[in-house]
Amino acid sequence: MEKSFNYAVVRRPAESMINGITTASLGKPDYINALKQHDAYIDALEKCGLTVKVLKADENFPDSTFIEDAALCTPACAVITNPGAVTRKGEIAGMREVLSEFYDVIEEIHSPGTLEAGDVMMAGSHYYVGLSARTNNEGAEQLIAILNKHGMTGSKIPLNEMLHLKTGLSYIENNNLLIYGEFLREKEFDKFNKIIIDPEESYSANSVWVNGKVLVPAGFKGTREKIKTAGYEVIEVDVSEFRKLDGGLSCLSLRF
Ligand code: CIR
Repeated sequence: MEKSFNYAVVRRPAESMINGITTASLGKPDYINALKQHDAYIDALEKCGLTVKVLKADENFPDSTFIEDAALCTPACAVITNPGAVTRKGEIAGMREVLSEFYDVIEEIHSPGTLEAGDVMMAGSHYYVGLSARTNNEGAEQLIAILNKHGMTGSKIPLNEMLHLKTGLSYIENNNLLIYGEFLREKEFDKFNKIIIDPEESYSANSVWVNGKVLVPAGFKGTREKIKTAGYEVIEVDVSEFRKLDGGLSCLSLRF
């Protein structure tokens, strides 16, 4: 059964984003253009029927616009994470207050566990948790215990090449999974209808299902057509300034 989302939370990009963590060699982001792209991203979420709460930029944290990493929002509870990147740890301050507007139950990941929710992919009531340079085994175990407590399940997926689990995977409901690279070798995903993303379009493996529509980064025609062929309405969103910081579409919002 298709889930539906009602809300999104986003955080405006900070001017300090030019100092964000990156492995890409695409140059520094243009802040003014990033703000315009962020406006259009919010519009796209609204077109999918979401009410969007927009948090103020936080100049102390260059990567804080990638709010997805700071919390996991499930139907039963929200979970405040403990980011593995040292410069991102403080991004969780204030998240409890923000999420308590929407949730009665708010859990937390504690040190020595680390977890960034870009490493967490929801497929129904099961959550895949990537073990990455940012999410360690202890963090993943804590999350799975929290999920179990609230009637959900989780399993761990080791990552060797990608930043986050959802860098190369997106579940777009109806058993359809966008998949790329190292994850093609992972047996756990054989049960899905795999929509394989071409290597030259790998960035678009991070696309986002929202209420029957799929947000896809602009400029990836092959992926766009594959998702349309699978029966979805596609909304293209230009996030090129965020790509310069290794950020994808999903990283820019919490959706629940
Ligand atoms: C970082 O390296 O942490 C940021 N520059 C990008 C985070 C992207 N987040 C995500 O994939 N969930």
